[in-house]
Amino acid sequence: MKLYTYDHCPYCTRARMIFGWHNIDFEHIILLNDDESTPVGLIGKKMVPILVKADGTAMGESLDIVRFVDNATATQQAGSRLPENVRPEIEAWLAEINEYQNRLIMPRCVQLNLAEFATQSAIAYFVNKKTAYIGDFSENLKNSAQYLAKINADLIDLADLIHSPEATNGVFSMEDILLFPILRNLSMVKGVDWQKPVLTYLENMSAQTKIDLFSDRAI
Ligand SMILES: N[C@@H](CCC(=O)N[C@@H](CS)C(=O)NCC(=O)O)C(=O)O
Repeated sequence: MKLYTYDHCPYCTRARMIFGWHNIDFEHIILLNDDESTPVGLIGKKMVPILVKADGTAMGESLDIVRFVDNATATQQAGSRLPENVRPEIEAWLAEINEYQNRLIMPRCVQLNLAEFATQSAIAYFVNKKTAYIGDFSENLKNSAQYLAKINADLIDLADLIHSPEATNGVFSMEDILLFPILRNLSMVKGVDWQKPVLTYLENMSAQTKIDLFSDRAI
């Protein structure tokens, strides 16, 4: 199977997690951010992640991909199906973070030499498109302290919701699929005050799903 992604895309990280968790080999293709024709040709719109299955058919939508790959594996390994339950507290935490996290992430991800930003035109495409969404990138970078204060306070709340370093609610589940990609992206940000339980969880989940963090390149 082939998975088309951008490295910074949290929805793509969801899809990568299920492959890594189940130890399934896949061909990982990171598209340039301004490549419109490949995704449009596969699923009719410019969006990733995209899974191209063994039969050659293409599928979009991260959670559909997660469930498809999980089910394909679960038929071979009884009882391995991903629990779907997500605590309302986790949903509420993610909704809160969603209000501002892109203001920290978007202006940084273009500076990390990620494969989707390997050309100037790919960077320009992203900056142009996302400036319409979060406002001026350098203005957001200048205001980092304000968003860092928010994330640092929110991480204190999250620490109480992490029940195990192995998985937020003790068993690998949809909660991890939703939470880890957001925390992974926050590892791009210098000055995050990671609470111990959150950091241990983040590093553990990175190892379990075989997805690297950005901590060594944080800005
Ligand atoms: N509902 C979709 C959302 C995927 C999504 O928003 N992907 C973004 C990247 S993070 C995308 O491809 N956006 C098009 C663009 O940025 O041009 C899913 O869960 O897969």
